[in-house]
Amino acid sequence: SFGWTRYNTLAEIEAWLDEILAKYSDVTEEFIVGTSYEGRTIRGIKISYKTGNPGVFIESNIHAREWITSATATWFINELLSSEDELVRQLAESHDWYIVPVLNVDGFVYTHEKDRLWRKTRQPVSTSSCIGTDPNRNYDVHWMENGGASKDPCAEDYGGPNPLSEPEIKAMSEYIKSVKDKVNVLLAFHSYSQLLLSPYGHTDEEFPDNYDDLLQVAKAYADAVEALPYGSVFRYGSAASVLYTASGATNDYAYQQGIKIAYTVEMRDRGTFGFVLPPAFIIPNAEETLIGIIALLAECKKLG
Ligand code: 0X9
Ligand code: ZN
Ligand code: ZN
Repeated sequence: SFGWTRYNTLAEIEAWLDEILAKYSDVTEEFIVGTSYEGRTIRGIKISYKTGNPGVFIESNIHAREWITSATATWFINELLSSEDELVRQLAESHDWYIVPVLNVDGFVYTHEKDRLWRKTRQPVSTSSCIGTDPNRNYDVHWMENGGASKDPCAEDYGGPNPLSEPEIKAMSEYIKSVKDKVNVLLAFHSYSQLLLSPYGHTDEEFPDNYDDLLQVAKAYADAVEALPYGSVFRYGSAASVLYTASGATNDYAYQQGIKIAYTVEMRDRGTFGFVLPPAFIIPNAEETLIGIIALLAECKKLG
Protein backbone atom coordinates (compact mmCIF):
# COMPACT_ATOMS: atom_id res chain seq x y z
CA SER A 1 0.00 0.00 0.00
CA PHE A 2 0.92 3.63 -0.46
CA GLY A 3 3.65 5.15 1.67
CA TRP A 4 7.12 6.68 1.71
CA THR A 5 9.14 3.62 2.75
CA ARG A 6 9.11 2.44 -0.85
CA TYR A 7 8.39 3.86 -4.30
CA ASN A 8 4.80 3.75 -5.49
CA THR A 9 3.34 2.98 -8.92
CA LEU A 10 1.22 5.49 -10.83
CA ALA A 11 -1.93 3.55 -9.91
CA GLU A 12 -0.98 3.71 -6.21
CA ILE A 13 -0.21 7.42 -6.41
CA GLU A 14 -3.54 8.10 -8.11
CA ALA A 15 -5.53 6.06 -5.59
CA TRP A 16 -3.79 7.96 -2.78
CA LEU A 17 -4.53 11.27 -4.52
CA ASP A 18 -8.22 10.34 -4.66
CA GLU A 19 -8.19 9.65 -0.91
CA ILE A 20 -6.46 12.95 -0.17
CA LEU A 21 -8.88 14.92 -2.35
CA ALA A 22 -11.83 13.32 -0.53
CA LYS A 23 -10.36 13.69 2.96
CA TYR A 24 -9.33 17.34 2.53
CA SER A 25 -12.07 18.40 0.14
CA ASP A 26 -12.53 21.76 1.88
CA VAL A 27 -9.03 22.97 0.93
CA THR A 28 -8.13 20.90 -2.14
CA GLU A 29 -9.32 20.54 -5.66
CA GLU A 30 -8.15 18.44 -8.53
CA PHE A 31 -7.04 20.01 -11.78
CA ILE A 32 -6.46 18.21 -15.04
CA VAL A 33 -3.40 19.24 -17.01
CA GLY A 34 -4.33 17.14 -20.04
CA THR A 35 -3.91 13.72 -21.61
CA SER A 36 -0.68 11.86 -22.36
CA TYR A 37 0.26 10.23 -25.67
CA GLU A 38 -0.93 6.84 -24.37
CA GLY A 39 -4.18 8.35 -23.16
CA ARG A 40 -3.54 8.76 -19.44
CA THR A 41 -4.93 11.72 -17.55
CA ILE A 42 -2.26 14.04 -16.11
CA ARG A 43 -3.61 15.13 -12.75
CA GLY A 44 -2.70 17.90 -10.37
CA ILE A 45 -3.84 19.05 -6.94
CA LYS A 46 -4.47 22.62 -5.90
CA ILE A 47 -4.26 23.35 -2.18
CA SER A 48 -5.69 26.64 -1.03
CA TYR A 49 -6.63 27.67 2.51
CA LYS A 50 -7.72 31.20 1.67
CA THR A 51 -8.11 33.55 -1.25
CA GLY A 52 -5.46 36.01 -2.33
CA ASN A 53 -2.40 33.93 -1.49
CA PRO A 54 0.63 33.96 -3.82
CA GLY A 55 0.79 30.80 -5.92
CA VAL A 56 3.58 28.23 -6.01
CA PHE A 57 3.70 25.70 -8.85
CA ILE A 58 5.49 22.37 -8.48
CA GLU A 59 6.11 20.18 -11.52
CA SER A 60 7.46 16.73 -10.74
CA ASN A 61 8.58 13.58 -12.56
CA ILE A 62 8.80 15.11 -16.05
CA HIS A 63 11.74 12.72 -16.39
CA ALA A 64 10.37 9.22 -15.96
CA ARG A 65 13.22 7.63 -14.00
CA GLU A 66 13.49 10.40 -11.40
CA TRP A 67 11.28 8.60 -8.89
CA ILE A 68 12.48 10.55 -5.89
CA THR A 69 10.66 13.60 -7.29
CA SER A 70 7.12 12.18 -7.13
CA ALA A 71 7.87 10.46 -3.81
CA THR A 72 8.90 13.87 -2.46
CA ALA A 73 6.00 15.73 -4.09
CA THR A 74 3.43 13.37 -2.57
CA TRP A 75 5.10 13.54 0.88
CA PHE A 76 5.09 17.33 0.55
CA ILE A 77 1.36 17.37 -0.30
CA ASN A 78 0.70 15.24 2.77
CA GLU A 79 2.72 17.60 4.98
CA LEU A 80 0.93 20.68 3.66
CA LEU A 81 -2.40 19.08 4.52
CA SER A 82 -1.67 17.25 7.77
CA SER A 83 1.43 18.62 9.51
CA GLU A 84 0.87 20.21 12.90
CA ASP A 85 4.25 21.93 12.87
CA GLU A 86 3.78 25.69 13.16
CA LEU A 87 6.24 26.54 10.37
CA VAL A 88 4.66 24.05 8.00
CA ARG A 89 1.13 25.25 8.80
CA GLN A 90 2.27 28.79 8.09
CA LEU A 91 3.87 27.68 4.81
CA ALA A 92 0.80 25.70 3.73
CA GLU A 93 -1.79 28.29 4.57
CA SER A 94 0.00 31.36 3.21
CA HIS A 95 0.37 30.06 -0.37
CA ASP A 96 -1.80 28.55 -3.06
CA TRP A 97 -0.21 25.30 -4.20
CA TYR A 98 -0.46 23.83 -7.68
CA ILE A 99 1.28 20.45 -7.65
CA VAL A 100 1.63 17.92 -10.48
CA PRO A 101 3.22 14.84 -8.86
CA VAL A 102 3.77 12.89 -12.10
CA LEU A 103 3.84 14.83 -15.37
CA ASN A 104 5.40 12.18 -17.60
CA VAL A 105 2.81 9.53 -16.79
CA ASP A 106 3.55 7.23 -19.74
CA GLY A 107 7.28 7.27 -19.10
CA PHE A 108 6.73 6.70 -15.39
CA VAL A 109 4.62 3.59 -16.01
CA TYR A 110 7.29 2.37 -18.45
CA THR A 111 10.00 2.72 -15.77
CA HIS A 112 7.94 0.52 -13.45
CA GLU A 113 7.05 -2.10 -16.05
CA LYS A 114 9.87 -2.27 -18.60
CA ASP A 115 12.94 -0.09 -18.17
CA ARG A 116 13.79 1.52 -14.81
CA LEU A 117 16.08 4.07 -16.46
CA TRP A 118 13.71 5.40 -19.13
CA ARG A 119 13.79 9.24 -19.25
CA LYS A 120 11.71 10.49 -22.18
CA THR A 121 8.08 10.44 -23.26
CA ARG A 122 6.69 7.37 -25.06
CA GLN A 123 5.48 8.95 -28.28
CA PRO A 124 7.11 7.41 -31.38
CA VAL A 125 9.08 9.64 -33.75
CA SER A 126 7.94 9.34 -37.38
CA THR A 127 11.49 9.60 -38.79
CA SER A 128 13.09 7.03 -36.49
CA SER A 129 12.67 3.66 -34.84
CA CYS A 130 13.69 5.29 -31.55
CA ILE A 131 10.90 6.26 -29.20
CA GLY A 132 10.31 9.35 -27.13
CA THR A 133 11.33 12.98 -26.77
CA ASP A 134 13.01 14.64 -23.83
CA PRO A 135 10.02 16.52 -22.40
CA ASN A 136 12.35 18.99 -20.67
CA ARG A 137 13.65 20.10 -24.09
CA ASN A 138 10.23 20.37 -25.73
CA TYR A 139 8.80 23.64 -24.39
CA ASP A 140 8.52 26.49 -26.84
CA VAL A 141 11.28 28.58 -25.29
CA HIS A 142 14.50 29.03 -27.27
CA TRP A 143 13.70 25.54 -28.55
CA MET A 144 16.75 23.68 -29.90
CA GLU A 145 18.96 26.77 -29.65
CA ASN A 146 22.72 26.68 -29.10
CA GLY A 147 22.89 22.89 -29.10
CA GLY A 148 20.75 22.86 -25.94
CA ALA A 149 18.95 19.75 -27.19
CA SER A 150 19.77 16.94 -29.60
CA LYS A 151 18.33 16.55 -33.12
CA ASP A 152 18.89 12.81 -32.89
CA PRO A 153 15.65 10.97 -31.99
CA CYS A 154 17.71 8.27 -30.32
CA ALA A 155 19.40 10.72 -27.93
CA GLU A 156 18.27 11.10 -24.32
CA ASP A 157 17.97 14.86 -24.83
CA TYR A 158 16.14 14.77 -28.17
CA GLY A 159 14.15 18.01 -28.42
CA GLY A 160 11.36 16.52 -30.51
CA PRO A 161 10.33 17.12 -34.14
CA ASN A 162 8.75 20.45 -33.16
CA PRO A 163 8.33 22.52 -30.03
CA LEU A 164 5.35 21.21 -28.06
CA SER A 165 5.25 18.01 -30.13
CA GLU A 166 4.63 16.06 -26.92
CA PRO A 167 1.00 16.20 -25.75
CA GLU A 168 2.15 16.27 -22.11
CA ILE A 169 4.22 19.41 -22.73
CA LYS A 170 1.64 21.12 -24.93
CA ALA A 171 -0.89 20.60 -22.14
CA MET A 172 1.50 21.69 -19.40
CA SER A 173 2.55 24.84 -21.25
CA GLU A 174 -1.11 25.79 -21.65
CA TYR A 175 -1.89 25.03 -18.04
CA ILE A 176 1.04 27.13 -16.81
CA LYS A 177 -0.14 29.96 -19.06
CA SER A 178 -3.64 29.73 -17.60
CA VAL A 179 -2.42 30.18 -14.01
CA LYS A 180 0.66 32.34 -14.52
CA ASP A 181 -0.98 35.53 -13.22
CA LYS A 182 -1.65 33.76 -9.91
CA VAL A 183 1.76 32.09 -9.61
CA ASN A 184 4.98 33.76 -8.38
CA VAL A 185 7.24 30.75 -8.02
CA LEU A 186 7.71 27.59 -10.07
CA LEU A 187 9.82 24.64 -9.00
CA ALA A 188 10.54 21.78 -11.39
CA PHE A 189 11.61 18.69 -9.41
CA HIS A 190 14.41 16.58 -10.90
CA SER A 191 17.18 14.28 -9.78
CA TYR A 192 20.04 14.01 -9.32
CA SER A 193 23.05 16.21 -8.40
CA GLN A 194 21.80 18.54 -5.62
CA LEU A 195 21.53 21.78 -7.57
CA LEU A 196 19.19 24.74 -7.78
CA LEU A 197 19.19 25.87 -11.39
CA SER A 198 17.66 29.15 -12.50
CA PRO A 199 17.18 30.53 -16.01
CA TYR A 200 18.71 30.66 -18.45
CA GLY A 201 19.24 27.15 -19.75
CA HIS A 202 19.80 28.13 -23.38
CA THR A 203 22.83 30.40 -22.88
CA ASP A 204 25.53 31.19 -20.35
CA GLU A 205 26.31 34.48 -22.06
CA GLU A 206 23.21 36.25 -20.83
CA PHE A 207 21.47 36.25 -17.47
CA PRO A 208 17.93 37.13 -16.36
CA ASP A 209 17.21 40.72 -15.25
CA ASN A 210 16.55 39.46 -11.73
CA TYR A 211 19.56 37.13 -11.59
CA ASP A 212 20.79 38.66 -8.32
CA ASP A 213 17.43 37.83 -6.74
CA LEU A 214 17.50 34.32 -8.22
CA LEU A 215 20.94 33.73 -6.68
CA GLN A 216 19.89 35.17 -3.33
CA VAL A 217 16.76 33.01 -3.14
CA ALA A 218 18.66 29.88 -4.19
CA LYS A 219 21.32 30.60 -1.57
CA ALA A 220 18.62 30.70 1.10
CA TYR A 221 17.50 27.20 0.04
CA ALA A 222 21.05 25.85 -0.06
CA ASP A 223 22.00 27.38 3.31
CA ALA A 224 18.88 26.03 5.03
CA VAL A 225 19.45 22.52 3.69
CA GLU A 226 23.14 22.53 4.52
CA ALA A 227 22.37 23.57 8.12
CA LEU A 228 20.32 20.39 8.70
CA PRO A 229 21.98 17.39 10.40
CA TYR A 230 22.04 15.60 7.00
CA GLY A 231 24.41 18.32 5.76
CA SER A 232 23.46 17.92 2.08
CA VAL A 233 25.27 20.46 -0.08
CA PHE A 234 23.46 22.24 -2.93
CA ARG A 235 25.15 24.40 -5.55
CA TYR A 236 23.17 27.01 -7.48
CA GLY A 237 23.23 29.38 -10.42
CA SER A 238 21.87 29.55 -13.95
CA ALA A 239 21.38 26.14 -15.58
CA ALA A 240 23.66 26.89 -18.53
CA SER A 241 26.47 28.26 -16.35
CA VAL A 242 26.34 25.65 -13.57
CA LEU A 243 25.34 22.52 -15.52
CA TYR A 244 25.15 22.59 -19.32
CA THR A 245 23.24 24.29 -22.11
CA ALA A 246 19.68 22.92 -22.07
CA SER A 247 16.97 24.73 -24.01
CA GLY A 248 13.21 24.23 -23.89
CA ALA A 249 12.96 23.43 -20.16
CA THR A 250 10.01 24.07 -17.86
CA ASN A 251 11.61 26.70 -15.65
CA ASP A 252 12.79 28.73 -18.64
CA TYR A 253 9.28 28.60 -20.06
CA ALA A 254 7.83 29.73 -16.73
CA TYR A 255 10.32 32.59 -16.60
CA GLN A 256 9.42 33.62 -20.15
CA GLN A 257 5.75 33.61 -19.13
CA GLY A 258 6.47 36.05 -16.30
CA ILE A 259 6.95 33.64 -13.38
CA LYS A 260 10.24 35.27 -12.46
CA ILE A 261 11.27 32.93 -9.65
CA ALA A 262 11.66 29.61 -11.43
CA TYR A 263 14.10 26.81 -10.68
CA THR A 264 14.99 23.31 -11.60
CA VAL A 265 15.55 21.54 -8.28
CA GLU A 266 17.96 18.63 -8.68
CA MET A 267 17.47 16.47 -5.59
CA ARG A 268 19.63 13.72 -4.09
CA ASP A 269 22.06 12.24 -4.50
CA ARG A 270 25.37 13.20 -6.08
CA GLY A 271 25.90 9.99 -7.98
CA THR A 272 26.34 7.18 -5.46
CA PHE A 273 22.94 5.72 -6.34
CA GLY A 274 21.89 8.33 -8.89
CA PHE A 275 18.38 7.81 -10.28
CA VAL A 276 18.00 4.54 -8.35
CA LEU A 277 18.05 6.19 -4.94
CA PRO A 278 17.10 3.63 -2.26
CA PRO A 279 13.70 4.22 -0.61
CA ALA A 280 15.39 4.81 2.77
CA PHE A 281 16.36 8.23 1.40
CA ILE A 282 12.83 9.31 0.47
CA ILE A 283 11.99 10.88 3.84
CA PRO A 284 15.39 12.55 4.40
CA ASN A 285 15.26 13.95 0.86
CA ALA A 286 11.67 15.12 1.30
CA GLU A 287 12.39 16.71 4.69
CA GLU A 288 15.29 18.70 3.35
CA THR A 289 13.23 19.76 0.33
CA LEU A 290 10.54 21.05 2.69
CA ILE A 291 13.08 23.00 4.75
CA GLY A 292 14.61 24.36 1.56
CA ILE A 293 11.25 25.50 0.21
CA ILE A 294 10.36 27.20 3.51
CA ALA A 295 13.63 29.16 3.33
CA LEU A 296 13.21 29.89 -0.38
CA LEU A 297 9.73 31.36 0.05
CA ALA A 298 10.78 33.36 3.12
CA GLU A 299 13.58 34.89 1.05
CA CYS A 300 11.13 35.69 -1.78
CA LYS A 301 8.96 37.50 0.72
CA LYS A 302 11.94 39.69 1.70
CA LEU A 303 12.30 40.71 -1.95
CA GLY A 304 8.70 41.96 -1.80
O1 0X9 B 1 18.85 18.03 -18.30
C1 0X9 B 1 17.83 18.32 -17.65
O2 0X9 B 1 16.72 18.41 -18.16
C2 0X9 B 1 17.95 18.60 -16.15
N1 0X9 B 1 18.85 17.65 -15.56
S1 0X9 B 1 18.40 16.05 -15.46
O3 0X9 B 1 19.57 15.29 -15.01
N2 0X9 B 1 17.30 15.90 -14.34
O4 0X9 B 1 17.89 15.64 -16.71
C3 0X9 B 1 18.49 20.01 -15.98
C4 0X9 B 1 17.59 21.08 -16.52
C5 0X9 B 1 18.20 22.42 -16.36
N3 0X9 B 1 17.27 23.50 -16.45
C6 0X9 B 1 17.21 24.31 -17.53
N4 0X9 B 1 17.82 24.04 -18.63
N5 0X9 B 1 16.50 25.39 -17.42
ZN1 ZN C 1 15.97 32.46 -28.49
ZN1 ZN D 1 15.39 15.47 -14.87
